[in-house]
Amino acid sequence: MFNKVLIANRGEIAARVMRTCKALGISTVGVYSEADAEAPHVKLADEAYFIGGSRVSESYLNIEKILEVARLSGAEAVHPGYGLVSENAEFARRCEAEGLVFIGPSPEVISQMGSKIESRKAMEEAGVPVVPGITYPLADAEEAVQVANTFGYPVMLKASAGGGGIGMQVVKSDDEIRKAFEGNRKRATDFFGDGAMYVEKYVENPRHIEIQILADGQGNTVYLWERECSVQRRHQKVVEEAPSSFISEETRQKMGQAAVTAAKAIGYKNAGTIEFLVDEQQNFYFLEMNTRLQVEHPVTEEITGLDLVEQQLRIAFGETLRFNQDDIKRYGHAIEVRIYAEDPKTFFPSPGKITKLVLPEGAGIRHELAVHDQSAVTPFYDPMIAKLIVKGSNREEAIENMQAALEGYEVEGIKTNIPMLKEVIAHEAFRSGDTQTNFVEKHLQPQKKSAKSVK
Ligand code: MV4
Repeated sequence: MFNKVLIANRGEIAARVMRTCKALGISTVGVYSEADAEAPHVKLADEAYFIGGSRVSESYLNIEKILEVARLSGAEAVHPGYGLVSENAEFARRCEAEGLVFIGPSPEVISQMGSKIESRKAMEEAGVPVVPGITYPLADAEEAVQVANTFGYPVMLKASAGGGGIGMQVVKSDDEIRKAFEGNRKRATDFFGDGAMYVEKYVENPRHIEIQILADGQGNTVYLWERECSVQRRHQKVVEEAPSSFISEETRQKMGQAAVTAAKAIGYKNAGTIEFLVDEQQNFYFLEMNTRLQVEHPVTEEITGLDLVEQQLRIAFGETLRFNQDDIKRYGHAIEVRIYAEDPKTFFPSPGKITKLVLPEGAGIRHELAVHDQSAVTPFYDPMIAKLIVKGSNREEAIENMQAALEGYEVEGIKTNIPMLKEVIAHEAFRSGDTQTNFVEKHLQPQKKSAKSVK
């Protein structure tokens, strides 16, 4: 196994990766910005290096600086976590060029999956179901109109480089698509430096269900069941769970097999996630592939008993998977909620100093923390300060445990979304498994109601 690994990230995920490194006897190298000098991941690291200013462009996205720390520290591999440089093909390429192992797939696969058009094309060729639509960039609005008519409205106009809903719009007529085209193209160009646009059929009331896969360098690929992440607010996931209460055992197997087919077709290596849209009849369609460890990976760990970071490290080191598909079991039900430092009324980030932090304890409760008592939450980074993961022997029990855990969670000094999380978990629609992607808009009164439940 590696002797020393650099963790090119911050917050809860840097701490999470370091924990597994320690358990495996691997020394950890942390990096930190000005704002993070006192952050938990810095204290956890065996050695930590200052890499620049508080803005991510000056530190956590500064490839030269990160590579310099790798050289200085003698790290053999880099774990990129999620976000930041995790899906940056250029960073992966530079690691390779320096003789460092990038803990993830090849740079070619990262860049192929970073393009929605290219990934759709690869999946269609592999026989994985994709949403009906095109797999080439549109020249202009008139071509978009033409294509939309071959599929029939409503369609979704999407940016190939898109993420977080940017450059994406549902359109219902020729006129609407004409109006929408250039604006979305411009937003995509401004955000991603890539204005390639395409069109696909709009899937009504979809669920977002993703399959976790692991692939070693010897051609073995397995799926670790699904995660249901349908409860989102403005493309930010809020609640994630495994397994999904919506899909049948047959759909689960078909989706798992499709994910394995997808990974094999592109020569995928390491941990990855295939996102699917699932319609009301349980038809599923490839949406995109995430070539990194995801925020919500703990729910998969809780139901399978596997440590995904350990598997990533073993695969990156060149080990063969020690299990095959039939060995992968499923126990009980796990739910994760993301705790954000945000104002429950406005949903704006709520920076400040945490003056009190009391964490619920108990069987089946797991915390992943980016902060500690007396930590400062700065405006420079993602406002997610913690994840709370609970288990139960079934979904009902997991929900009960989550409700109790949220009741015992105390944060003072900053505002959090805990009142909103309580509302979701207590909601009849959530309890009955009616968790479509419009859950928050449909079932939660924005602002006022969340604010009231603070008291
Ligand atoms: C869709 C869709 C319906 N039909 N594509 C949102 C994020 C982006 N990655 C893809 N998204 C969607 N694509 C077609 N053809 C609906 C969404 C969507 C969504 C998907 C998953 C979870 C939450 C969502 C919220 C709004 C829209």
